[in-house]
Amino acid sequence: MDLSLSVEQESFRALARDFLEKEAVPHRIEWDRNESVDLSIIAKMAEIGFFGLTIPEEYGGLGGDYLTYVLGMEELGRADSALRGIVSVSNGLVGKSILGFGTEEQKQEWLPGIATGTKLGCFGLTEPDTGSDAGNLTARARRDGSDYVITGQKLFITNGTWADVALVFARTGGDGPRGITAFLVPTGTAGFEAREIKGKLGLRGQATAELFLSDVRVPESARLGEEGQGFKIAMTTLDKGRVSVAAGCVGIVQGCLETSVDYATTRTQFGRPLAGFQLVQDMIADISLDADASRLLVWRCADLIDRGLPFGIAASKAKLFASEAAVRAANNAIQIYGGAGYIDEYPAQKYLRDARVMTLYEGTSQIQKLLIGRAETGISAFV
Ligand code: COS
Repeated sequence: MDLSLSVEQESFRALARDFLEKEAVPHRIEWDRNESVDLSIIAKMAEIGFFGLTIPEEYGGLGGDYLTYVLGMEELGRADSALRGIVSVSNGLVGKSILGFGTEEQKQEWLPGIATGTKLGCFGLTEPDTGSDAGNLTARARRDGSDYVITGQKLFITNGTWADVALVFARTGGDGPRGITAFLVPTGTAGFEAREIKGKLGLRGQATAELFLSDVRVPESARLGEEGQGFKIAMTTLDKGRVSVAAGCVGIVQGCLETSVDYATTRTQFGRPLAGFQLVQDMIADISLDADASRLLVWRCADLIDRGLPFGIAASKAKLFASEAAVRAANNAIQIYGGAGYIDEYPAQKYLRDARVMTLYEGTSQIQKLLIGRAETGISAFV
């Protein structure tokens, strides 16, 4: 499936595919088993421009439109979702928050490093007791003269142990979403500690961490946006983050399609290729349909973003559909592979393990349904 792309978009996609086929695909099993990518891949990805997509050239990025960004995220998802996560969180969640809400000084301080991959960001919203109910988070930031002193704990934070800057959401006011403020906390600040979480089902190549903030002192200039604006910053950013996750899922589905077709047309049983059996074609047709439908939903979001139009509910639909499609497609791919699909020599099982979290993070499938339901009915089922 394809809609028309510009020459620049086509050439970035081809460049990304070629790069990842050489630099990521041959290593992904090893990275997955080691529970860490080789960190030299970050500088290599930066050279291609992954970290600078949609960050303006004046801040060291490539500029570029959102469709180019989702093409890049699709290629990363097809090659290794752990890489997609590293880029999406640093460039997408942190870089775009700074771009959208930062002062000129904050942009100058952080964006050139993020855009060129010399600095990584992490996004500290989720806590041990607040996942879906993000508006209830309990980390606190109290004023002390012209500083803020932050105390709290954050959980499941991608890039947590590698990041140079953590975008931390903490409560400066009363209960609920309106009491939350965002801070850009350099991870070397005294009282900031990150501990890596091991033993994940998927996304094993990326660092996922628990953050502990114990009286972390930052100046007022570290505050992103105004006091009480933090939840809005988080939600605005997550709307785009969901498009990024969905684009990565398109890549997973596409990868499942390619590997399934490859296997089904070369492996023979009962004297003919697997692809010659109607029940195998049934699964391949489902994966193919999932690839097209997911991609169309994602590209619609990119088009809305590029035209400056509201896209939040379109993002929820894309994220909901593409993440569930990725799980379905990977499951189908394993079924087509049979026993071989159960070992990591072939990509199908990694696709399934990586896909599984996509229906959970950046808003579960259930949260996306409630957002879509609220938009359709005007009635909130959250309260
Ligand atoms: N963009 C901009 N502002 C938004 C917004 C969005 N997408 N969503 C909500 N807001 C604003 C609202 O406009 C409202 O502002 P006012 O106080 O000025 O009216 C405020 O934020 C509170 O919004 P709302 O009442 O919708 O918040 P709720 O607590 O009812 O629910 C949900 C919000 C559940 C939808 C939200 O907490 C959510 O998305 N949870 C999932 C969190 C998540 O994705 N976690 C993963 C973290 S990253 S792995």
